[in-house]
Amino acid sequence: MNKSWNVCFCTAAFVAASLSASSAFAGPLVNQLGYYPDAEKTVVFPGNDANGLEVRDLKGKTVLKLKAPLVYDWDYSGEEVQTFDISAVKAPGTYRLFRGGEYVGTPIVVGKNVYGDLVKASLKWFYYQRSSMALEPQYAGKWARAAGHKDDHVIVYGSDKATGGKGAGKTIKSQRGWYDAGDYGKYIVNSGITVFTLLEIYEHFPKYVDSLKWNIPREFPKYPELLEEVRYNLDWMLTMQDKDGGVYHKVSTLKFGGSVLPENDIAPRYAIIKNVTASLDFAAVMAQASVVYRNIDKAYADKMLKAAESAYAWAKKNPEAFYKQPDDVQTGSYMPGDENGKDEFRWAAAELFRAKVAAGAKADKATAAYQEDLKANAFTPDGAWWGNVNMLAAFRVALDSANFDAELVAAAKKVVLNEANNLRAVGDTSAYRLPAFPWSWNWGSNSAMANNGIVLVHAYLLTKDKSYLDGAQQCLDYLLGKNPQDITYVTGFGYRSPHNPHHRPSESDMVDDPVPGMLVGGPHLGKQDINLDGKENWKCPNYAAADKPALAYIDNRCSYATNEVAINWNAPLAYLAAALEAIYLGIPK
Ligand code: 9MR
Repeated sequence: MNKSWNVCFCTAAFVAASLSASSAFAGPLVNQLGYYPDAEKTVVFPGNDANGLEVRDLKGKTVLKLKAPLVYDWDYSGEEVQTFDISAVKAPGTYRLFRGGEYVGTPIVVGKNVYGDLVKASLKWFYYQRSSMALEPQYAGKWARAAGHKDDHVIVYGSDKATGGKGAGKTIKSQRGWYDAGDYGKYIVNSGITVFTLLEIYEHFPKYVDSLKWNIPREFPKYPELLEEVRYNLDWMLTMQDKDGGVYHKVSTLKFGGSVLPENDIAPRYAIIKNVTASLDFAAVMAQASVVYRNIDKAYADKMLKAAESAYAWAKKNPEAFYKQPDDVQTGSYMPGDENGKDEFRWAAAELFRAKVAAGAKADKATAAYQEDLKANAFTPDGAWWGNVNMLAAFRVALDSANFDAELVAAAKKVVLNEANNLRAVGDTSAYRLPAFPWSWNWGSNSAMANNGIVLVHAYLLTKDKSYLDGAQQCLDYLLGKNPQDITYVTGFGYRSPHNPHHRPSESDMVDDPVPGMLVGGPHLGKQDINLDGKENWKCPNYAAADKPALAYIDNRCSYATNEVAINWNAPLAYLAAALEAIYLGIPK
């Protein structure tokens, strides 16, 4: 591993004291929702000050006194900061921080259930993203809206005159499913990792999830709520499979529509081009879902397993059929990553092998073939995102090891634990106590932090080593306020949060508050939404000057590169928060 980014430049705080006797303290950056009693609790102060820290309870009693720590530079924000570890404060309550006898802002909460509401809201958000149905006030409150995108006449791309074909256009029904993000497209590749992550919450913490209710309409009352919500998207995904097994990439208009409510977005929608990565991501989650739903709905599970197998077979026959965005299509591309399908094959093979065994298959030729395919491609340690699903295959084999070859299991565990150890090393030594790498700062950086947290939770589930949980906590702390913007990146949560996300319903519903529970994409230096060359009509002010990745963020609806929301970003937030809740509450599987 290249450690160069991890170098810190430390100066003893007494140097600062001799330079300045300033009493103006920059306020602390903290997890604004709070910390579990036994969690690691770190707070960050930008600046360099000789004063120590006093933690006082609400009666004014000092419960902890710490000396000023060393000053660290954080390359990602270009700041000097001091980080205090206040983990010794364990009694539930609200605390205030003082330096040099002065109160320095942002109260700290210690207690149980600090993330319970966040878990529910981040999952409830998927209901707010539902296409093809109205959101009723009894569920949606002030964010109720009419149905949009019936999607009962979706044109197969290339079959109508507008997209180069001869005829009037073959149509399919492609109803239900979640809107992907701030736009109204529905994309299979991104649904893949999203559904996987949501189902993993259920697979790892079923009793905890069963204990939660977040008020959604019930079509399948015998399902737990989470599986009810996920089914809404699985049903849509099933519509995207053609008769030959191949799966379309997406349902969308040809160009992004304007900032209007769903019912006013009425341009024709297309099912766009079958391809290998969409088919394999589809195969993987259908297989996974067939395992998860088998005990409560065998018929649905069988249907999904069959769909998974035929999608996989199509991919084997068409391994070079990669998605290429046609010139007349401008909606999300979700093109495959560098590996050209190897990671998707690995993941789908792992899921299908497990699913076949769960459905009672003997180690017959077909079942063995999945494991052979899996062996043909070694696991690699890449962080999970829609463009690389290697880690999802490793998660599956490492945590559901029962029927896989011992060698494969050992290799999968090694990949997960090595990656978790890298994250721990960085998290423990970085100024902000954040396990982030340079490549974590891309479009959707907040989801990279959440997905890093998920690796650490998996390492904890494998080993029960608490230090991995501390690493996962660091990731959540960053998303919930321990960051240079001093905000939670989740709408409606914490002392300060985004108010102007790039999210068409929130932009156009005339309700002041954005839909709650949404994780925005977060800072990075891409600045794709800025009018850099002066030719584009899209101007996003005030953040062009930011030259450090952790600072390049703006809470403005114009910023689709830093302030959009997306299903594949909310799902890991929900996993991370749910994992810490369930584990700290001690709720058994
Ligand atoms: O999350 C995607 C990110 O990795 C890409 O760099 C970016 C540009 O292609 O697209 C992001 O996904 C967007 C998708 O293409 C369309 N819906 C909104 C998604 C979030 O911004």
